[in-house]
Amino acid sequence: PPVVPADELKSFSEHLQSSTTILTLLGAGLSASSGLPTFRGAGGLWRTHTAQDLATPWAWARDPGLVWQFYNYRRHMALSVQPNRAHIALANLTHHKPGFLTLSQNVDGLSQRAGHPLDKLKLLHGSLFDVKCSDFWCKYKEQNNFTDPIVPALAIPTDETDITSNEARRTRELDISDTGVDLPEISLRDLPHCPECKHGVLRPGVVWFGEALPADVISTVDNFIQSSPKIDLIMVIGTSASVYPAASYVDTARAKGARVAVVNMDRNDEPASGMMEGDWFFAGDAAQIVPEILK
Ligand code: BJW
Repeated sequence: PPVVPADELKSFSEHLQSSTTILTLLGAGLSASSGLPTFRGAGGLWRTHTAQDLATPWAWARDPGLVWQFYNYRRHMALSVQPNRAHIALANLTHHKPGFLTLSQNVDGLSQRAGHPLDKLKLLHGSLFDVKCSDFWCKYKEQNNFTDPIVPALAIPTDETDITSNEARRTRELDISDTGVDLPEISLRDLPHCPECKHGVLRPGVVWFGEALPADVISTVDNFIQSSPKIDLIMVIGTSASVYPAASYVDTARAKGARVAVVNMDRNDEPASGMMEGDWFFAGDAAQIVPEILK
């Protein structure tokens, strides 16, 4: 059954119909019902580490093997799940609304796999499937590297179980996010190395805390905003809107006249500027609500 109250659905749909310039800010909650954990809140711990602890240049400097175990696992998980109805509804809307730009904080590749036009999808925090050389002087970067595991040493360990003597030997992947499972030791030599400079270790092409967002992405987004006389709507979907500068696009859009529509499981996760008159808060699972409101 639909979860959005009829009167709110009506007022939102009317506004969407008449909107020409629309921004969407996406976060991890969009992919939650596909089976990927979010960063903050339940499921946000990887072993004893918060994702925020591992998503830093300091963690990389201290233990690149551990950081790669985390990211190789995330790549494997992202490849093993499917885009949900919200990814698909957003991709479809983009085909109907030319003045629509999606700003995604997600690195999981699910919007791309749902058919979201790539020129309308700006990846603020990079992608799990980009890798780049960690050597400061080397500019090597590779996109859409779906090799899983990224190197043999990072293969997810399996538990080999003989089901019956007649059946083929089956292997079960161990869940290395569980502290009960031992993490294999990874030596620096076994991590992926740069094919160009030959000595740098490759790192995930994501944006860690303290790092600048990709300059080309930011300038495209800024140009889109500056060249739009007015922004009609910003949809803020499945994000705690607590990480900057991504979260600041809500205020930037408001300053250009946008009404704000939030889709979030948690009523308390309002944007920092709060809710204002004319905004919408659709509480619930993005995978259910987004297709309902974009119908
Ligand atoms: C559902 C749901 C369902 C659940 N349906 N909803 C201004 C003020 C204060 C600090 C700063 C500031 N400006 C910059 C900073 C510092 C810092 C920052 O923002 N810190 C804050 C924590 C305060 N920012 C940075 O460091 C950024 N860089 C920077 O500013 O550089 C400056 C610079 C300039 C020039 C040179 C050098 C430097 C970089 C930020 C990078 C963030 N990176 C990460 C990791 C990416 C890689 C990876 O995936 O591992 O990005 S952190 C993590 O958070 C990830 C996410 O994209 C990001 C946002 O998280 P998201 O998506 O919102 O997830 P959650 O878990 O927080 O929320 C999920 C939501 O979904 C919840 O609300 C749930 O309720 C909801 N939900 N299920 C609907 N089914």
